[in-house]
Amino acid sequence: MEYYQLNQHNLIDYLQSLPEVLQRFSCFDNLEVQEINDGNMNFAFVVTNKQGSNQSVFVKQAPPYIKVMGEQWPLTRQRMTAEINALNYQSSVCPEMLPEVYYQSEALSVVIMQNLSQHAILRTELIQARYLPRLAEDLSTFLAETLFYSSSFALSSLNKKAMISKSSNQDMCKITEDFVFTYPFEHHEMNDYNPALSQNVIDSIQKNPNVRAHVAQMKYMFMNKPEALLHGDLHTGSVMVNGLETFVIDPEFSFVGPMGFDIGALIANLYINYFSHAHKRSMEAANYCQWLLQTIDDLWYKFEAKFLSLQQVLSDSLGFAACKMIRRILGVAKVADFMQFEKDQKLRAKLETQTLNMAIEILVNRQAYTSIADVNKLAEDLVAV
Ligand code: SR1
Ligand code: MG
Repeated sequence: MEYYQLNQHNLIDYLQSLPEVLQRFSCFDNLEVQEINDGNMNFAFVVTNKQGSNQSVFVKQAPPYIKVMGEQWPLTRQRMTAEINALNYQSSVCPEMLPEVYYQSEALSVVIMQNLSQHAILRTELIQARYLPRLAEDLSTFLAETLFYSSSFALSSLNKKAMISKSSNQDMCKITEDFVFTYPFEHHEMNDYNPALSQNVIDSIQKNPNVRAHVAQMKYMFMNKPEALLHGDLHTGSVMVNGLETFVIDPEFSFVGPMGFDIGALIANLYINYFSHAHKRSMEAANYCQWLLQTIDDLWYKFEAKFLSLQQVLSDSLGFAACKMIRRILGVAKVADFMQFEKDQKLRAKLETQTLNMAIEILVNRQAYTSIADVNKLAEDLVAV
C-alpha cells in the first residue's frame, strides 16, 4: 500500500478495512475520532465506540516530517519502523508492560494499539506528587529484561549483529546527538534559556573544558557502544501508570546503544522532578522527595539484582543522566516539572541551577560513584545549601 496521511475524515474507512481492528468494535456506526495533540513528532488519534465505552483503539502515524514543525522539517518515516521493531521486541520479553499492538504497517508508518485510557503519563503524576509503589519494581524489570535479552549476554554473535542492523535508526540518533550531546553544551540558536538563569551557571557548562571533554566521551559512547536494544527516549513522559500497572510507550528513538542511556534518561527525569519539589517547605513535599530518592535507589538496586552486578553501567548511567538533565534546561526541549514555574523565573532558575550543578558533578566524576545512595546524598546536599 502506498503511503498516505491519515486524518479525522479518512481514518474510520481505513480502520474498517483492517480485520485486526474490525474485531475490536461491535459496530462501526458510532465511532468517534479524537486527535491527540500531545506529541511533537507524530499524528495520534483515539477512536472510541460511543455506544460501547470500553471499545477504543489508539492510532499513531509518523508523517515524513516533524509534525509540529510542518513539512519544511523533513524527517524520514524510519522512526515508525524502529518503533514497531522495538514494540515487537519489548513485548516479547516484557509483555505485561507494553500496550497490546493490534496492527502495524511499515508502509503507512502506522501502529494501532491498546488505548491506555485508565492510565496517566508518569511525569504528570510525579508533578502532582502521586505515590506509585510499583514504579521501581516495574521499571527495573523493564530495564533488566529488555536490556539483558538484547545484549551479548543473551544473544549469539550472529543474532546480535542481525539485531544491530535491523534496528538502525540514524535520523533519530542524529536528533539525540544534536539535541542531547551537542547544542546544550555550546552557544547554539537551537537552545532556549530561562532569562533568569545566571550566565555564570550557563558558562560553567558551555565554557568549561572539563565538562566539554566529558560530554564528548558520553556522545562517543552513545555513537559507538552497541550493547543492547534501547528504548532510546525513556523519560517520564514515555511511561504510563495507574498505581496497579506500568506501561512503557513511544520507543521511536530505539536503536542498539549503551545500556546506561536508558537508565540515565529515567533517573535524570526523576532527579529533575526531585528538584521541582525540594524547594517547597512543607512536610508533604519533604516526604515526597524522600520517596523519589528511595525510588531511584530501589530502581538501581532492583535493576542490578535482576541483571548483574555492573559497576560500569552505573557510571555510564550517571554520565548520560547528566547530559539529559542539562539538555532539559539549556536545550530547546523543556519539561513541565520546571516549566510549571514559568511565571516565577527566579524560582525556576534556582531549581535549574541546583540541577545543573548536580549534572556537572555526576558527569565529570561519574567513575567515582559506586553507589546510588551517594548520588542521592549529593541531590539532598544541593538542596540544603
Ligand atoms: C527537538 S528535540 C525533541 C525531543 O523530544 C523527544 O522526546 C526526544 O527527547 C527529543 O530529543
Ligand atoms: Mg516520545
